[in-house]
Amino acid sequence: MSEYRLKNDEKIDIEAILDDLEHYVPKKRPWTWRKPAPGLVMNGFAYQDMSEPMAGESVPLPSAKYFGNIDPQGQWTITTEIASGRFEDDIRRMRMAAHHGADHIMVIRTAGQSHYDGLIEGTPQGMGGVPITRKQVRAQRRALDLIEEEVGRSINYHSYVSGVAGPDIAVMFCEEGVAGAHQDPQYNVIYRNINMVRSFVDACESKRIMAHGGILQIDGAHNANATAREAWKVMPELMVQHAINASFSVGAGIRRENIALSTVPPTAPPAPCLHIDLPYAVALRELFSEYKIRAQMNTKYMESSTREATVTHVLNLLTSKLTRADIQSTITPDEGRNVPWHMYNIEACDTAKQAIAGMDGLMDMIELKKDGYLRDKARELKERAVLFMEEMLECGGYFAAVEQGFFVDSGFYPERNGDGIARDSQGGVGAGTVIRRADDYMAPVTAHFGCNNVAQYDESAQNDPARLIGGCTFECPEKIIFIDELDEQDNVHVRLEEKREFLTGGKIMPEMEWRADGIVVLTMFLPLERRAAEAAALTIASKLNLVECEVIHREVMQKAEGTRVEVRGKVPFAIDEASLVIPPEPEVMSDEEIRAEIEAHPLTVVCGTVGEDEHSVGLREIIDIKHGGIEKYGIKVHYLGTSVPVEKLLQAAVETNAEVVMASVIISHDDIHYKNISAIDKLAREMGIRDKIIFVAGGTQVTPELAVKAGADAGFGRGAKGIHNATYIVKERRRRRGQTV
Ligand code: Z97
Repeated sequence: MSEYRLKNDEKIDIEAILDDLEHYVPKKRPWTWRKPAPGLVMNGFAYQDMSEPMAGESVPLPSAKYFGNIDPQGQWTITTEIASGRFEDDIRRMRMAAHHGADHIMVIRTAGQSHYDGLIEGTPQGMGGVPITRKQVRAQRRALDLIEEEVGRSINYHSYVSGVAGPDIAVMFCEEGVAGAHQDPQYNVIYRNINMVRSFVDACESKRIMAHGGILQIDGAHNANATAREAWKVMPELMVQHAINASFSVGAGIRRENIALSTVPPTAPPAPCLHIDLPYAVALRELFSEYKIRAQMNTKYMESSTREATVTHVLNLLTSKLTRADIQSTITPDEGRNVPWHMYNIEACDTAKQAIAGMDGLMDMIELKKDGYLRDKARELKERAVLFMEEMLECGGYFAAVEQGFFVDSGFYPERNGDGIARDSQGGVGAGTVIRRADDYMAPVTAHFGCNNVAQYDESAQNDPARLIGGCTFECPEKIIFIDELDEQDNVHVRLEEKREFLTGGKIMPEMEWRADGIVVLTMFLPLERRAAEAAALTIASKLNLVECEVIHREVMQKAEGTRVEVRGKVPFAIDEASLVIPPEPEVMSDEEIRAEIEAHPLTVVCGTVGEDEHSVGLREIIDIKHGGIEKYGIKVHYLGTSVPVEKLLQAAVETNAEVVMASVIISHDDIHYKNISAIDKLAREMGIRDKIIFVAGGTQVTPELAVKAGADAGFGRGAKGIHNATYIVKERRRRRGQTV
């Protein structure tokens, strides 16, 4: 077994993950929660509701650089859902997501797997998810074992125990260290038309096995939100669905703390969503206080605007914060847009991370009202749910209710519109396949539901049937039969071979979903009405030589004035990594060397923000001693302030005998920043002082090469610090003195 370890600056090696996979034994993996860290202090901020920070590597939020690069993590488990269809690329995305704070990695299954009556094997490519096979699960768990070490936090790996092979999959998940799974027989019945008797019998077995493995269960009630004509009308029914699956699961042996209700705030803006969602969230949490809450975001009303999806996500997170969540999903915006790309997984993790940190301590400052609309509405929803349940009992129970179309009806119960999803108890996939266990039935396994007539074979094995065979695969993983590939064409090894030059050959292509898929997105504004704008965007994309172009988002800015369009296309070529011209990192001298140089050759600088530009922060950070600016090296700085005319800047240079002129140019409209640089250069020439001064220009939108082209001696862009300026100035003075630099 190879001792492969991840290195932060090296890509994960999928072939090393696959190497000798047959003998890889994942650690037993029951579900784990984050550890709360009340009163956590990071960078001087006191947090109230955070968890222990990640012990290893992570990627903080972009603005964290102003706050000591801290990466505070909320207490809720953060889910990312991955649906690329190639498990080898999913693994790379898992690593990125884990670095951004995801610790619940859900792998979506390939379309149609619910109807496979058994396990499938190998690593075929999937559609909308990966085919869940032992090899893929083991490879992903192995990768996550390594990623866990890298980020210093335990990661829950998750997929689905549903469909007609539910129990088989549950066994395999238990063997392979899967920590979380969806399991809800109602989902099979309503959305996959699997026979209801079969689904509930299978669910007993699946749940018992999941209980043995400490696998956390998520139910499927939220699917009614996504399916219903108006998602908020099914609120009473959702509570009924949660109740059925939760109590059924407890009966099958799952501990309450391992049962999570999957809930979605049912509305989205511009509906008054909190007014509708919050009473529902309160009612649900009150009714199911002993269970975990897995909060998803609303996808029913999601359009292709990432901005809109993000705001919905944040409002949904607010609902979680005002009530309770144990797991917070971050599927936005993949599921609504059906554009399941790396960057959206990562953005959504960051949206949750940012919102959770931002709302930290909220409930210490406010509380939900104990009476009035919120409580009345919550009570009303609970009453509707209880009435629904009572009517179900009256009509003959759950199966009868499903036959009569009680579920996903578009009426707000007790109103009923007669358009629910009705199923025949004798019909559906797998109908008639349930048979009574015979009197001599026996299964020598450790986790099993229902009668198991072991005693007639060996009385001493009654409480430990697996003893009959010296332990089953749960105790003896070496008994697991690992089936490798069954399809010579459709497997990971063939796919990796096709991409070989991108793995090792130094070839580069952009990607969104799979390695070297070539996909890029262009965002553009076109001064056209929507349909013309779409056509124009596609023409532009193909004139840019992109292929397979498609419009993935359009948003009218104003009917006549124009439309924002996003186009995806493929870059039809690869580039050589070796041919890239990468500008060198800015040099930095040591503080001591710069200080010694300034002591030996005192230096005066004049500076200011030039033109009609009132921005002062950037320049002050470059010069001020308290920001670590150039004053700390003993450089004498004359700061002239903001909106300094070009003439005044150069006049001051003459008057103070300054060797260096530093111009801050922040505003970039109509390239005014470069125009001002040119104006300084031109005037300095006219004044006959250009050779005598070192002219440095900087600003957030300044590209160093373009600043030099515009007439500066050097340019500094976003992220430049005082030390970069000082290093350049010292070197340039030495060069001008004829010294070696
Ligand atoms: C979620 N965002 O997390 P199949 N069982 C249950 C389900 O809800 C689902 C499946 C099985 C969503 C993502 C939607 N849920 C997926 C209770 C799917 C999957 O492999 O598609 O047949 O079943 O819930």
